[in-house]
Amino acid sequence: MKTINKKLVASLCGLLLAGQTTIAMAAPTPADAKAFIDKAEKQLAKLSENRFRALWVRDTFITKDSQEIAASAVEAFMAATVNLANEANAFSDVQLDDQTRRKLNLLKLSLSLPAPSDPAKINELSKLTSKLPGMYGKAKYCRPSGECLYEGDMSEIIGNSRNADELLEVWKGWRQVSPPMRKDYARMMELANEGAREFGYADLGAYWRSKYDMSASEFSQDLERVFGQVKPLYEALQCHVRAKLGETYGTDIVNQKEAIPAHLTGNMWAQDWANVYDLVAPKQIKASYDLTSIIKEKGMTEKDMVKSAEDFFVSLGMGKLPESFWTRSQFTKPQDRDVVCHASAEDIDGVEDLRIKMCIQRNAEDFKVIHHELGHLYYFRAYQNHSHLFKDSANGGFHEAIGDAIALSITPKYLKEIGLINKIPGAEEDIPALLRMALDKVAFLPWGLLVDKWRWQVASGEVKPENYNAAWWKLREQYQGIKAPEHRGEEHFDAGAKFHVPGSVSYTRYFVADIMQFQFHKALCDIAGNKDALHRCSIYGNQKAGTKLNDMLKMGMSQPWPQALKAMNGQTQMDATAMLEYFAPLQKWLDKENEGRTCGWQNRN
Ligand code: X8Z
Ligand code: ZN
Repeated sequence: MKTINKKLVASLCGLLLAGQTTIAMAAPTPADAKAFIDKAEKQLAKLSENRFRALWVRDTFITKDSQEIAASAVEAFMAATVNLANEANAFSDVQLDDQTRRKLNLLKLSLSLPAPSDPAKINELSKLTSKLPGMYGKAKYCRPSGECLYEGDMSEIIGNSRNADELLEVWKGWRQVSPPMRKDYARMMELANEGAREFGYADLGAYWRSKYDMSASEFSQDLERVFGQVKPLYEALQCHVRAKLGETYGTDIVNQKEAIPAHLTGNMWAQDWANVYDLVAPKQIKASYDLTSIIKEKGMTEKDMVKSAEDFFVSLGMGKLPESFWTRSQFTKPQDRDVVCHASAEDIDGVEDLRIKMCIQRNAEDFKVIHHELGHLYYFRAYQNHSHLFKDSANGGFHEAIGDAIALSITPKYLKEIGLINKIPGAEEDIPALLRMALDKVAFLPWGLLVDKWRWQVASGEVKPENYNAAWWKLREQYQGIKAPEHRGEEHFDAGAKFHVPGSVSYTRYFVADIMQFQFHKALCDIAGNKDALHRCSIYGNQKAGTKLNDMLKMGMSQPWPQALKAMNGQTQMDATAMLEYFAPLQKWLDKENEGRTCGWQNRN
């Protein structure tokens, strides 16, 4: 006999019992556990669909009403998940098959923000999770001239302007979005921390790190190990870019011993530096094509860009997207209302209602983002036959890596095959192409780590609200060698000016994806019989590679992620060797360029 909570018994057995006293009754059996999880999954699938529909309306039509409706739908889903996760504790000591045990664990880990069980707090947390992204989505900055700019307009200026004063104006202007979020953000983190502790985790950070089929501390160590593999490559790139930016803007602005000022890197968050390619490119070699110009010259519309990405997946044998995708997605920014422009992919009903939400700009960057988003859609579709809790990627990084791995196959050979260029450039253009790619993928690495490092510090209490900004810039300097262009005191909340922070989207997934997409690319290229250098390989049209990929996607979250990786390439670890192989010729070139330069940076903090 075992004593269990009376409220739980009522819900397990469908009986109506009042009160909270404990009674004695028979211990639950494995069959009870299966019945419980089956019922829970059905309930959550329904609530999840409601939530996704409400969030879709909020994101594509931000009003007070849509925010409130979304908050209610999130609240219902959160409340049910928290209750079910607590009820699942009744099966802690029951001998269960692996799949049922895994589902019970995943039930607990399935929230992005775990709520405390107090209904008033669930209500408060769900309101905050709807309000903050709404504030982000609506944000605009009005210049002294009266002209008002949204995130997309400002990103264009940061990407294309070479006027340091204008860059600083816009960089600071965008960051007006976040100080009003600070108090709400602190409260949101406080509530989610309480929820994580109720679930038995040390804090929200430990909860997030526990989603990777190993302990939170093992995962932290794994991240450090992999970051150690790529650090020399990053530092070489940072050194070269700093030297070149110094030539453009002067070494007064770009001090050659310090971190690079964030507003000069061509990206609002200095998270990738592809937009300053022209400033850092080798002078001797002229690239024979530029994808942004081709998109414009060929008159490719936003939809044409999406079609082209779909064609890639179709060439792998993965089928066309459903008709409803084309009518229900948001491809461009509507002129008449506020929307969230940050790109996303949605699996509304867990079956075939697949959509993307973007404000596509006709350039090479968004061409890649479209492939990224379609990667999510093909993942959703591949695992649609699983039950609710297994309808996810092997780990968060897998979801983010698939479309990117496909986009690594957008090589000159591929562009010629689909008629976008006439001639495949010779080997002399490898370095320019690799440099362009490194400004995207290598520059991203420390940023991909530090966003969550900051949140983990906030969650553990190491960083208090009154030190948010100081801690943020300390990490940015330490990991990225990027610094604020001027002193940023605690009247600012610069972490909040990045979508995923008010949006509560964990970020380590993108670091994992940045590394693993090269593992996937290499594995698929091997299957496709590629004999070329890794950076020249395209798997376009190779159904054997497509089948292998889809077989892994089909596993969803039903197995620990090392098993999914093993199914593709026999490995069971995150590993940067493939990424280093891809960039090996560039590493050599950078080392030569950096001869005579003093690399590294002095941290001011
Ligand atoms: O947020 C995204 C995707 C949507 S899942 C566009 N990414 C991160 C970002 O924009 O910060 C992709 C790369 C990193
Ligand atoms: Zn994504």
